[in-house]
Amino acid sequence: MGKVAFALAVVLALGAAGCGASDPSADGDCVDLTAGPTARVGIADFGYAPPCFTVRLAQGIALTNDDAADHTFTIRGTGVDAVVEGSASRNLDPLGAEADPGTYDLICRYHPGMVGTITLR
Ligand SMILES: [Cu+2]
Repeated sequence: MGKVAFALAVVLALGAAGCGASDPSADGDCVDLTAGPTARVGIADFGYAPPCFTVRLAQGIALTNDDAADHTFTIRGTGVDAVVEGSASRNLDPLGAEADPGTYDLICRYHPGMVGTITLR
């Protein structure tokens, strides 16, 4: 096998491995927002942006809703349930008092199809 063919084979193999990770809850597909004192999370087009992310319990969360509709930032199984009004921003205090480390469903109580995944650590 020539060098070029070998390099191509490696690229194809890596590409195939990447496509195998289709589980949206897998770490590789989630965004690490743990840097800094505040994690910034957007809401747009009836979805969380990013849809899957990790924050620290000691961080505040700055929410910005670009939709005209109201949404909630609700972490299932915890006491975290914040309404974010349409076209508005809201800052949440660090979640340490309301949740334990783990991976949770992030849902909007108003829109059943609006779901994400949040990992707290
Ligand atoms: Cu919503």
